[in-house]
Amino acid sequence: MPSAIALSNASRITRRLRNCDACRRWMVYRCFSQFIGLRDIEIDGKKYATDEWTNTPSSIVSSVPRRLHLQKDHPISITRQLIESRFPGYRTHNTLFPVVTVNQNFDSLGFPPDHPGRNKTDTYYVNKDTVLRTHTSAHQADVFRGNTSDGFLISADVYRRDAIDRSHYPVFHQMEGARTWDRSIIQDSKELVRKIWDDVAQLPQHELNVSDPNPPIHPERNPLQSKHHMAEEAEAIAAHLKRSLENVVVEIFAQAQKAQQAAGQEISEEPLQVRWVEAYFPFTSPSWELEVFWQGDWLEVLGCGVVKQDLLINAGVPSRVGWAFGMGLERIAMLLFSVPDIRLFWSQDPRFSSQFTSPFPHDPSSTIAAAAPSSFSIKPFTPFSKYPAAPRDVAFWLPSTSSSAGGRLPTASSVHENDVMELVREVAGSDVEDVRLVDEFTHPKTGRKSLCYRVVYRSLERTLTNEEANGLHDSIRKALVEKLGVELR
Ligand code: FA5
Ligand code: MG
Repeated sequence: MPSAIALSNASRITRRLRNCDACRRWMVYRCFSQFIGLRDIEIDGKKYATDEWTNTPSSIVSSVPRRLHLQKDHPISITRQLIESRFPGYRTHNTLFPVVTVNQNFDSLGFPPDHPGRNKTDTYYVNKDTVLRTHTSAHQADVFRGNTSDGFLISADVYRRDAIDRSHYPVFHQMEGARTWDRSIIQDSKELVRKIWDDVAQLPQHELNVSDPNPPIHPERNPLQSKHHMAEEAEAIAAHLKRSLENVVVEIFAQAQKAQQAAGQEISEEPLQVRWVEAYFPFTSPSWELEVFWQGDWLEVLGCGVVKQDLLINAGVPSRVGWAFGMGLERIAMLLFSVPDIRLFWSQDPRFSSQFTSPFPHDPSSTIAAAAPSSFSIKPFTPFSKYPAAPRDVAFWLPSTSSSAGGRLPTASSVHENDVMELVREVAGSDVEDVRLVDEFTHPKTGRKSLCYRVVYRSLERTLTNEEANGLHDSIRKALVEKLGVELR
């Protein structure tokens, strides 16, 4: 029971609030917004109004202040610094805020209105017009508009509703890079092409045999922007782009091997395998992805291409032509430090964090890519004991609706896989290692669809008891029914 003193204090405070104009306006606003169900959401000290688009859960909001790419001695930060050192003289932008407009994240990059990336199932909306950036490309147009350097790098945390496995996490880090040449300085196209090839020749040479079977330009699959570029220009830009990025992979792999050797770890006999594959992005053409063979599978580490000229025109720098890339820092850090699971980067267990020391100065506010020290070494991650996995299956019927005519129509698409992923993550956090569909079945008579997911529980920090795994699984089963309307089998 509240005491009489507390009550009288409370009423004194309320009376004082009522007498202040700003407070009164604020109270009216709170009452109104609570009445119509609106609440603010606070992200790293900034408040945003919410609406029916809001789908950013608190677990995601709480990871915003972590900024692993700027944390002293964190492997994501060391990876960033090592990659930056391969781009001497490039300007760095490492403290851009993660809340951006829909315009920055999608429109400025030419995403069509019906692009699936815009869906609530894929993107964390703060409200209708505002999202947590899904990629560092959200800042491309602004940085081009700033026009402060020929080359720039943007490193940042990015957010996506995505699958759960060893190499995917809903919060991860990307580095964006871009390099442009200015036609207003070199007006003749032939001379521009010569200058770009000269710049290619200045880049470090490597010996790696990279598979690149496709021509740089393909009329259907990977078209030239013929309205804006000569084929020779796009080819020279592509060569500069590919060599720059191959050099990053070669450096990372060389450092990783040196690290493993120094630590007395077994290094794999297999040579590094890297390949270019054709890709599509709304903001580059032609476009590619670079893949590295890792732990028995091809791992995509980056996307890139020749920047769409419309983007540069809209950003007020129509005379610039060039390339851009976006790279997953976790994916590179996993190769560099032999980290087997992406969740480890979020661990606050000192057995993880105390293993790494950056050979670079701590530089969160630096704006220029620094060179690497003349000699340095990286220490690979030494796994601490792996705790046992607890797999549990959950099978359910997807909700079915009745049509107005009374017939039953299965609505298999009413539940999106990313909704299942997020629900699991909301309940079990980073105690989930993997979620995958193991069985699918459509009832021959009713047409209803049933799915079975296997959820693998495993803590990185301790052994989960059977009771704990069962408890988590029960909560997930309940939440599937309550939030997604499925029927458990
Ligand atoms: C992009 O995000 C583009 N913005 C890249 C780009 C930039 C293209 C500039 C052209 C020009 P993509 O969605 O493929 O592309 O992601 C880029 C990289 O981020 C991937 O190659 C991968 O390394 C990493 N990545 C993507 N999703 C995840 C995830 N859930 N967890 C960890 N890393 C991820
Ligand atoms: Mg991709």
